[in-house]
Amino acid sequence: MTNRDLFEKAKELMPGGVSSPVRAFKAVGGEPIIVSHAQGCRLWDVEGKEYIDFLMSWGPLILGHSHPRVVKALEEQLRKGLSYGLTNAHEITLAQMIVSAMPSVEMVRFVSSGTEATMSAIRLARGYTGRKYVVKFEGCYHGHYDGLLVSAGSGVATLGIPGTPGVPEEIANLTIVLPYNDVQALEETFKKYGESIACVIVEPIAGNMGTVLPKDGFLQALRKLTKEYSALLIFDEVITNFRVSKGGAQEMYSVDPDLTCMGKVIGGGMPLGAYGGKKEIMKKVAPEGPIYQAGTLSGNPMAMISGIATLSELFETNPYPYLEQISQQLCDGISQILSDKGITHRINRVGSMFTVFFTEKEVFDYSTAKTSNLELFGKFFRALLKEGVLIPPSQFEAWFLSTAHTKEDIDEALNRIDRAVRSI
Ligand code: KE4
Repeated sequence: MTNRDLFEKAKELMPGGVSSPVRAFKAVGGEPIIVSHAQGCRLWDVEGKEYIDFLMSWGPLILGHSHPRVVKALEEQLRKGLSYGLTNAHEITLAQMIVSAMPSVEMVRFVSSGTEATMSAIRLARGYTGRKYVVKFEGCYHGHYDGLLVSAGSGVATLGIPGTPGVPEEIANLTIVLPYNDVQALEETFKKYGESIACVIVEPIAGNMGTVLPKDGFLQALRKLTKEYSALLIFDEVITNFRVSKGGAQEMYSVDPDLTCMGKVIGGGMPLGAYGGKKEIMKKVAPEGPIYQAGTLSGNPMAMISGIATLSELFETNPYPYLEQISQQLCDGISQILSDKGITHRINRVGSMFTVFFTEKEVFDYSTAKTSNLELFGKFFRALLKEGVLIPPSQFEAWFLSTAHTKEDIDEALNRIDRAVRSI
């Protein structure tokens, strides 16, 4: 069976032939690949073609595919039960590990996806403050919760409009969408709506418009204004938790949010999300408090044990200096290859997450990210895929490295990228 045959079959059974839209390669063109298996930093499609993987399942696999320690932990748990629907000791262990790594997180609730984490954190913020407005930033993605699938209204500090059919405008109107890194817009919004703002939710290092870093003072301004108006600050660290450092972006920038949303790395590849924060706020969550949230598979032992094995490996080996090294090696190599061909580009990177933009502009928000030459990105993506290098099938995503990528893998990837760029 070829990729194409299987994809045709998939399209008969699942919308767009995928379980998540970006996997259909619509943004980059060409035929999506169907994965047969993966190991370490490599992945094979059903036709037996091998790729060096820089997608890494959109971030969870900081140890690479099927790390022996994670596999062993899951194999042992398999025979003890997959799900109990009651509390198990692994939840306590993983909660303790998360709390020990992120001082602003004193208590945590497990869910099964990043979307559930952000959706629940926003409900908690609204219930805790008794307020209704949510502030988010253009280009940030926090999952497919109605209240967050909202586009910027006309002009700054105006109420949002539905970002997709199916979201009523009454719901979209409860969200205000601002330009990322724009402190002035933030101040204007708080002046206008301050007393009715329940929370501000932000990717402290953005990954969903491509990698975009907070400008000096942006996160600090968020913290100051939310405190001033008694709104909650929610850091969506679904990508950055345990990715950019052990303590996440909040450790890197020394800004303590009121609530943190987590996912991806904490599950090590198993479905897992979490939200957490100060005890005084988290104690409002049912059944201790009145704000309801629940989940059949929340805290299931398989996801817990995968997260425990992953975080244990990270805590014991502290791979961040190594990840910094190989990410620098890869980005320097890519930049050299593109410059040698006279291709204008920008690379934004924090640790082992980065994005190659095809623009000469500094990329510091969604509007500057959109100056990237999307047609060239599509050609770049398809040429890399052909040479056996898999990167995210969208300009507005982050590439990810893992401890499974050796320096030799990076050199091999650069050879393939060089051949690919020559062919464009
Ligand atoms: P999930 O519901 O997809 O587990 O998490 C939603 C989410 C929340 N917050 C951030 C910062 C995220 O990046 C995500 C999900 N990320 C996307 C791509 N970056 C997942 C890929 C997809 O949607 O298929």
